[in-house]
Amino acid sequence: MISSILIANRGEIAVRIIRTCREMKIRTIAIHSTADADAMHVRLADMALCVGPPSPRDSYLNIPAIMAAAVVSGADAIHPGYGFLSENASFAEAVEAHGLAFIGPSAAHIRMMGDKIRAKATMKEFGVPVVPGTEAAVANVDDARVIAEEIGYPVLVKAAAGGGGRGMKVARASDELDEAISVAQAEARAAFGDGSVYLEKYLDTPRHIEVQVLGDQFGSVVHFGERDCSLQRRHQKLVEEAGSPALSDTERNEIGTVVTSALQKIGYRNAGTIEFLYQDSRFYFIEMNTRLQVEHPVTEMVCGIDLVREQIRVARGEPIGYGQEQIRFMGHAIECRITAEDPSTFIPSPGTISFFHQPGGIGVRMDTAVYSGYKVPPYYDSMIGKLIVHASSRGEAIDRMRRALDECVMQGLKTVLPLLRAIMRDEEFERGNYTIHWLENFVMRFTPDQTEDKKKA
Ligand code: MV4
Repeated sequence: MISSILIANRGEIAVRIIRTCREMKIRTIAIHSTADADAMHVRLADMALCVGPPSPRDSYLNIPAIMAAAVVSGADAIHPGYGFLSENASFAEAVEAHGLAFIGPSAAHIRMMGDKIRAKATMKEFGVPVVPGTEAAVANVDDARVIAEEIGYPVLVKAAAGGGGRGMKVARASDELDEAISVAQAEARAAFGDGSVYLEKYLDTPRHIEVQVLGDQFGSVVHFGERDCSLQRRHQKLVEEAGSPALSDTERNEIGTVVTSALQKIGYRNAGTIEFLYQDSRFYFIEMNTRLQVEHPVTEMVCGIDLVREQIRVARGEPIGYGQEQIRFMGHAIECRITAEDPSTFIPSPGTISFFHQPGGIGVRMDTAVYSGYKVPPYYDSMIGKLIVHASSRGEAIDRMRRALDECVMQGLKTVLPLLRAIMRDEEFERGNYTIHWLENFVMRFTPDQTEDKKKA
């Protein structure tokens, strides 16, 4: 039985998890660093324990301190949220070794998906389409050259231990391959302590579409449709939508069926996300995330489910309890990530929020842990809130997001709100015809002042 949960995280996601626990009558234990003594998650939890100094390494990543907090507080389970220890297989093992439940998949599945080569090979074996490329790590440059000729240039060299775009190098022609491989290997070795790399055909104008899944310990797996996360800059997502403006209902159901069938075969438990590149009406698996994601609320809004509740239910051994045919996708949802950053340079802007007014009204949800007078610490991620809207169509969701963004007041520090307002008024965005490169170009054309004029007009 799970009647108390320690939340090994901070910020909006810690608050998000506490909210569901309250509704489920589960006792909550917050952990925090000395920099977060005044944080919202500390105030909302039933109990809070300080686990270390501001540096994440010494607090939110400090496994011995977190395990000690779990034991003293009498927690039955740990929810890792996203980031920090959420995809750390050794942490999942430590939690279970202490007799607590880890609210996530098995350590073995975290490890499997953490190795991008193994993840890809496994997905391919179980019928999921993958990007053409090497099946194993590149052993030597001569073998790599043969495979690169087969798949055709340009090719992309990726780190096996990578993810999030680190350790990737494009080779546009054969004379660039040696260099791309050695640079990617060196970067991977420095960043992950593992220099293994593999090759893939480089897709030049893909969308980033990901499918949300949930598995239970009885071998049932369902999907909750997809999210389009193409609107990103330097691998930081800014806007996400459910569903993707690019997909038909048939494509949604087809990719969902392929994904659930594969995860059923590997016995996947808990929530997960299968990431694809989508180009010329084809899906190509790239990675799987074995955690709850930042953008999960858009899926919750269109499906009318609470993913954290589902995670907790399956972690305590309950069956999913409904079939795929009972999951319906209603309307459209959009999420905007609000970061404390300069809207043109993206330079972090921590400091005190002198005034905050939260938008509201029909179809508007704001997941945040900030309040008027709150001091955004400089030690952590700059995301200070997520504004999510839900409406019956994409057009109405955009109208609603424009309205909600205009209502949102965040004073005392720089935020990306002006940029988000400009995106929601852009005609190309409105047409839904964008790739992973679109935002980079939009940001180059963007000047904050023009936007505010357009808004008034
Ligand atoms: C690719 C790709 C093009 N072709 N793979 C970037 C992060 C990692 N998750 C995979 N990434 C990419 N893999 C092939 N074969 C382009 C990217 C990519 C990207 C993917 C998703 C979202 C944003 C991106 C931004 C730049 C590059």
